[in-house]
Amino acid sequence: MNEYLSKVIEHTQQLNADQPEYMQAVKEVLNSIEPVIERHKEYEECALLERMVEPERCILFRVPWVDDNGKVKVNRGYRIQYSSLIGPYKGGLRFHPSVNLSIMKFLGFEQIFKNALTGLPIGGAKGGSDFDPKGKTDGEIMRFCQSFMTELYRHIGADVDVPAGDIGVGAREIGYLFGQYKRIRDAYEGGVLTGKDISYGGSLARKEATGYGLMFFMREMLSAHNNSLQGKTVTISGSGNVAIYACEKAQAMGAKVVAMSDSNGCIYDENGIDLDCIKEIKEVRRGRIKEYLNTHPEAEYFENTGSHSPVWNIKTDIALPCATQNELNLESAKILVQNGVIAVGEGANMPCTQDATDYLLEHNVLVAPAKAANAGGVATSAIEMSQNSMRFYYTFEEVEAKLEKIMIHIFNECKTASDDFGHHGNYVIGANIAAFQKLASAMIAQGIV
Ligand code: NDP
Ligand code: 2IT
Repeated sequence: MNEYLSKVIEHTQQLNADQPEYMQAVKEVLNSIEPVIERHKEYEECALLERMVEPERCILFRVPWVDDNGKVKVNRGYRIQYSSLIGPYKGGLRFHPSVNLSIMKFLGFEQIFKNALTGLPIGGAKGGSDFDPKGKTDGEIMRFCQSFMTELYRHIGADVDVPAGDIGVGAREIGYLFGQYKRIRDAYEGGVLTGKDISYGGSLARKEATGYGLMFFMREMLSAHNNSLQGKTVTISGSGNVAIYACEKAQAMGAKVVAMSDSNGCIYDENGIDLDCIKEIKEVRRGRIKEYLNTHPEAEYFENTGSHSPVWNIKTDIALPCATQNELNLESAKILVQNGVIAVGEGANMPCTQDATDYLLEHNVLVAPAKAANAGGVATSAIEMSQNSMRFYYTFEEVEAKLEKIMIHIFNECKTASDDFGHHGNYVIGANIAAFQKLASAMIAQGIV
């Protein structure tokens, strides 16, 4: 391997030995950009890679709140302001008990590449808390969000850092966060958060954007290989924001979605998933996916057991991991390949382990990498920001048309980069190289900062 690259990987590993997800994300990118580094000896002189693997700022804070029984609780809050190279820090907030510095930094790192691919002026960030929203009342969620924002507000702003949702953070949480921000600032700064409800400055189609965007990318990728979604069987992990709207668009494109999951298990409905039922369970009642069987007794339920998610045991043409990182491992990849999978689309961030991705690519499975394939959410967040700046709204159709155009552009960028560097059909490498080239030239232009 290129000497400069291996030196940076080794040094970054020493510095972050306790951060496995972060190192996984860094190595995945650095290992795929070798041909670019070979062409640009000047990168080493300005320590370009060393700067790229160090976030501009990591903010860590205490979040005290009071539960419904009057008991005081304390959680940890994070905001990783990773890069402001091409725009204000931009990226979601995740509320999940697994949240830690490694996960926040990996998500922040991924976000700078993803945001660069959109072609829009947004930097990269991520934040969140180890707070577990499951089983909490609306009042508890509101008090937690208010406490979280009481610290976060001093670090964000429409031209500084613009958070949005991620796992455990949707329109309800964004509403409470926005209300508290507005109260502290005593000014209406609509563009400080995205994913807002339509009633006070949100964008139509933001809710649908990540899932729809994923399917636009899948359509482009399949079509480049003379294939399509029409008549294909699809399995989806997760049943949250990304999974639900990926399912909706996949169905609209003529595919049959037969499985979805949550952290407890997965349902299999060979007649095709009844998405209205999933929406009622997940978006309205905030229930468990198993409840699908109450109204669909013909469906089957498989509980999560070992280290491998049962949703990947189901025979499918197209698999869409839309839940969380490292949810599709080598064991899953082997079963999918054995069952004849033709494409995997990453709706979640880093859902495939490195050995799973390698195995899929070696077996000629098309892989739509997260950085590119799930960028529709943040791209539509940027469209929400521009509507807020203009004090104007686009229609649903206008936003969706812009999203579709952006996803086609992203696919073409990935394809061009993979072709240019001799990796025809490998969009994982294509996405990394296309994003890296854009970031690297902006870094050179802005000097040593
Ligand atoms: P939601 O909170 O709406 O849904 C998350 C889904 O994933 C739920 O079904 C949840 O199940 C499941 N899940 C979460 N953690 C785990 C876990 N450790 N093991 C198994 N299942 C799990 O989140 P989103 O749909 O917004 O996010 C899903 C993924 O997509 C994440 O990786 C996120 O980073 C990524 N993403 C999100 C974007 C967005 O705009 N929202 C944009 C781009 C990427 P349960 O309810 O049981 O916890
Ligand atoms: O991972 C992601 O891209 C998101 N959670 C969306 C971020 C955003 O700012 O809309």
